[in-house]
Amino acid sequence: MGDKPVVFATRKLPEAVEARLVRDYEAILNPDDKLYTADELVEISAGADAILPCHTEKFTAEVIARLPERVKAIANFSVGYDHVDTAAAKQRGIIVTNTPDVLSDATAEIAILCMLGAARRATEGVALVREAGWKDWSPAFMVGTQTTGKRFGVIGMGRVGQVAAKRARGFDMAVHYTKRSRLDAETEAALGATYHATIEELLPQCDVLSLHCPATPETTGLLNAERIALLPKGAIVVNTARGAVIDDAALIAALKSGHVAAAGLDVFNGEPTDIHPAYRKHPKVFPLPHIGSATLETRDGMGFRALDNLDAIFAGKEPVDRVA
Ligand code: 8YV
Repeated sequence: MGDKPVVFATRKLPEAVEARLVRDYEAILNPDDKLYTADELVEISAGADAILPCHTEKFTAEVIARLPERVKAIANFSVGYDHVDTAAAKQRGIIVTNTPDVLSDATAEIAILCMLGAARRATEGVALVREAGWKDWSPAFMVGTQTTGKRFGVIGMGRVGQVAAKRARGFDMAVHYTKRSRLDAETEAALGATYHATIEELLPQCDVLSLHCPATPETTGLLNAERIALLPKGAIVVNTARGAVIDDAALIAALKSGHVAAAGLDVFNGEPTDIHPAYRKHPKVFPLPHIGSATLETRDGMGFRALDNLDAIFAGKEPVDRVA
């Protein structure tokens, strides 16, 4: 018992995940699911050999520098790891892992929900019914954008992007994409996907643009005013990746001008409390509160994957999902 490694889970995790964690490790749990401050994170980590955090905990270079020597790993309960300064972790010899694959289906579902919610004006429709503003019907009432047979553009054709593209094919959409390294011919053919070497070449082909790239210094503000101008008029923008990828002022201006017909957004700069105020009430924005991976199956899958990584680390093996 006493010689089991100590793992600090920063948030309350699914029951089955905590059961396995408690079985195999000395666990520091957070039963009240409190959002810890940086100071609290550092303080609690004093007794830990590894930390199992969510994207809600920011491991900046400063926080990492304050972690005790004892901490050997940060095994994230997330695929994205922009909340961890991986260079600082590497320098300290702290192993960092993520949880890819297990959330691709759930997140792709939300991308399709965002696409349809935006294209078919779900925000306005829900408000009309909820607020008793629905008084009449006419052929012009609530006319939106049909996505069937249109072009589905993907920036960041990784795991989630590929599943989203596959789902879009279910709507007979033609898939267009750009990616740092082109997919192999077989995968491209299976997705019926057309490759574009640059974002600038891709954008004019996107009736729907779905963002699936990670947030990095290179992708911050990637969808800016110049690039939005390259989208066809009336395009739909979908973001289930990270808010940082979008220049908010540029997207809001494009929604105002009608150049972008609507946006389905599951992630935001400044989430959860400091998102751009224009998004909150915008009739053409279909907003969701970062729930891409929020299904029972996926939450368990993420937790087990994080634990698989910790098991490997403490067995002296290379964890499958090492990112630093
Ligand atoms: C998670 C996510 O809800 O995994 C990610 O990168 O953005 C979300 O699916 C969250 O990060 C959990 O920590």
